[in-house]
Amino acid sequence: MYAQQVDTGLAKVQSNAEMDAAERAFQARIDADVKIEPTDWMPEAYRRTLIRQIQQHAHSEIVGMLPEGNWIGRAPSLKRKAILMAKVQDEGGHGLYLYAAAETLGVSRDKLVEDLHAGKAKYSSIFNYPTLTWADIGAIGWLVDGAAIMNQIPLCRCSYGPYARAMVRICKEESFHQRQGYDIMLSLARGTPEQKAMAQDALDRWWWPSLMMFGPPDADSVHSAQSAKWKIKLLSNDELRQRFVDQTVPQADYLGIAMPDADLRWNEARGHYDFGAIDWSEFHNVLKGNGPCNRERLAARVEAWEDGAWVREAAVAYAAKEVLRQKEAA
Ligand code: FAQ
Repeated sequence: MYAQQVDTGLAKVQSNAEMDAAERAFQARIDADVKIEPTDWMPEAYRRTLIRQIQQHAHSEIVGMLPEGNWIGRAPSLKRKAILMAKVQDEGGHGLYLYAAAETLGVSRDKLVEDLHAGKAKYSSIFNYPTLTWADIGAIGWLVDGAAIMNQIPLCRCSYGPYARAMVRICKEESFHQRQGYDIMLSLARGTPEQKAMAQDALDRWWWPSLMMFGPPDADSVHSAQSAKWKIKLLSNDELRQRFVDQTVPQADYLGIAMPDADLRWNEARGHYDFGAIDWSEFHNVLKGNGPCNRERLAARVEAWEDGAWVREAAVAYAAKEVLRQKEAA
């Protein structure tokens, strides 16, 4: 089974009758849209669910720097290089805010990183695909950041205060990222036939994995019902996926490139686009560690952590020296 990290026993929602008095009071605060803060009492399963989701989110931001970082040295102009460097740096910043939000729940950042490196904690499936051409950098900004924003805007209103507040700035930055990606796609789509073909090829390869970012269909989503009750999730995986399709299809039309889906068509009665079946076996395979780049991504993170040991040691030594200096001056 692909959901294995946390056994909260919450595949079914806890009914109000099953709650004790403290849990009922907690649920009443959630129902009244009161934000939960780190020092407030919370059910242990709520805490563990948040640690699971926020850490996966943080790891995604940090691992997500790798496919794009791969193109910093090969960006087609100084301007594109400067923009890409700033974007990748932003993603590192998002990781920092999210690790800090997770720490407010009583878990250390070292433990979270350790779990990632041991393969115990997940990160988004999307970052296990390779960036083969410059157009992939456009496709990531347009589609991956686009999907991330769609998922994250509702998180700005989620019940846990530190997570909701971290998401506000992250969403603002992601929206800039999405535009820079679309701008790359627009330049390529309006360029030479070879450049347009490159944009089409990137869309062909990134479209379906982007749809998978929203997670399994609602019927198979083990955590959704309880997370919705706790207002950690305000919209379901399928609702967000549909919104993303509806938003993105006209953008592809404007670029003059075709979605790689023969079943995609506007459904007047539903007021939404119908789209083809997602290959969930590919998603599960990537989650099991068998995507095109899983091993490479994790190895790169572990190597960066080991190579950075001297920086962490130097920072700790410097901080200790500062404390000593201040004591001597006092
Ligand atoms: N990849 O019951 P559900 C970004 C797992 S940030 C891997 O539906 P849930 C920025 C899920 O964890 C992208 N695993 O789970 C950027 C669970 O496994 P577990 C990341 C996935 O939590 C852009 C199991 O399947 N965004 O891109 C995925 O209620 C460009 C069952 O699923 C976030 O993390 C997946 N796609 O809903 C950076 C947003 N989908 O833990 C650089 C916050 C599902 O039991 C460059 N997270 N799973 O072992 C969420 O909103 C939720 O966690 C969902 C999943 C919606 C992702």
